[in-house]
Amino acid sequence: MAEPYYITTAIHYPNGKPHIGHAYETVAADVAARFQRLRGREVRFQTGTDEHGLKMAQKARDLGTTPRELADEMSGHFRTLFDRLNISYDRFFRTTEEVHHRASQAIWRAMEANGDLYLDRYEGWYSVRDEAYYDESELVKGEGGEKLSPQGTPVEWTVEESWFFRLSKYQEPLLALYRDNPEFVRPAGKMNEVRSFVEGGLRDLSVSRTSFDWGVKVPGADDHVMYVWVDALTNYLTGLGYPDDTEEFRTFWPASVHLIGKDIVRFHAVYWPAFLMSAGIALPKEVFAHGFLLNRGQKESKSLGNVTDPHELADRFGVDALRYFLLREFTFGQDGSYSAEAIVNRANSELANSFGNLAQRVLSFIAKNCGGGFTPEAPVADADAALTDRVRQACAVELPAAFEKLAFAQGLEAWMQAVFACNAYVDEQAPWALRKTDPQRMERVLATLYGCIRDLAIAVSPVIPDASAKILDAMCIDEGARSFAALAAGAPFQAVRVDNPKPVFPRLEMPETEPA
Ligand code: ME8
Repeated sequence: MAEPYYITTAIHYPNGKPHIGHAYETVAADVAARFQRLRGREVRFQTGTDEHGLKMAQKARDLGTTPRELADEMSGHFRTLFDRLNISYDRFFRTTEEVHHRASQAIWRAMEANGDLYLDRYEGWYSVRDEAYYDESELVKGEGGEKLSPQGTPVEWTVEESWFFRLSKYQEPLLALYRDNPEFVRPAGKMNEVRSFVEGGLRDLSVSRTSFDWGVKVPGADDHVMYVWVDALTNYLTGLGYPDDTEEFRTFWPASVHLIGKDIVRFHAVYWPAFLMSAGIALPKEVFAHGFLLNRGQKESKSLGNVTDPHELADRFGVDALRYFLLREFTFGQDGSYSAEAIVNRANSELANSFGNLAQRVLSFIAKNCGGGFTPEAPVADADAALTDRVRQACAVELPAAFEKLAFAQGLEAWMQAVFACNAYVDEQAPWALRKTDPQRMERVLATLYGCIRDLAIAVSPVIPDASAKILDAMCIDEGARSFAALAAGAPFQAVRVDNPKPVFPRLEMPETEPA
């Protein structure tokens, strides 16, 4: 039995509506989750919202509302978007849930029992936007000479009584972790950055605040709330029922992968494993940092007026086309730039003109000319066997090997090459011409293509679940036969059946003018 698979996204700050970066990360995690289910693994997929902290408290104050009202409203927007994008999460987590307070206090007590928490005074720089403490040496100068965090966000001098976590004690254990698991953080460049940061020495971390109260209370010190990252990271455990010894926890912890953006690697690859070591909890197997999505090469921001509502992209291009674009266009782990033209080009050339056209011309030909089904009788020719092998290699070997490593673009490239091979085969074999000259051979050609389209639709289904399901429905393929196990088994097709095939990828219109 394959090992269970637990994938998480970062939990998102609901201090505003979700943006395209949130959609990107969550779609990628969804594709990984669907892919592992298709492989037959038991999967748990968690996403959600990170609702405490100063950033939320300040935003609510600016809007004249309460943090809870702000969180309720905005968290709803995240959930609605993820439902719209066909995200198959098992748990949508909110850190304001009562169970989460109990879990965060439990991990706190475990760290305290291990002698890793002490009360002192914090004096230093804090960025509310990043919810992060920075060393003086890490700061950079802004255009007006003001001090900024390495992420370019404002920092403020903070002096407070605070609980501290003995992060310094974990320098050696963390370096040993990276040594023994060189793929603990991927891509490799991010692992190197983390290692250098830890080699440079670790200072104890301030883990509580007294200047506001929107957070989880520190057990035994009611005037302190936990530093938001302590409770935020704990969500990965709470969602499985921690601190109770639940079946979910036993099955799915440690997590297979925490999927996050490149800006929050330090929290996941340094603080989180240190907290877990301190609390005596097993460590996640991997932290994968994806790149940032840019709008025509620029970061989206309110001041540039280029913030795109992901719903608008879904309305305009369709959910499957958007999902496909996000994973196909850029190497996962690097930054990528998107534009309406790039989405239209990709969707039209690969989905509508290549895969969609292949499926529609073959299936509608069968519907029209073969009464909707037949059992081929002519022998399998070399060209048929070669195409079947080629497609099966792409769908059952190359795409899964790439998706297993989260190398989505690479897997889809192998898949696309197989689609091209099928279209070339249709042109060479010209089944429409065989209809008059050799109808038995025509049926064999169509049956070969039918098998290939089935394989292609199953393999790509984690990326474009709706369109794949429509194609497989029109091919009368049982739900139970839509898996990698069915692909790998490679049973030849005895019978071909189609039922009312319809085009599933509309051709998209190229935008006439786009705002610069
Ligand atoms: O960091 N492109 O929340 P968040 C791609 N609450 N990904 C992007 C992006 C972009 N333009 N902008 C942001 C937080 N992201 C914390 C996480 S986890 C215990 C707590 C990614 O709403 C970002 O890197 O600011 C992060 O992984 C996720 O979106 C949520 O960001």
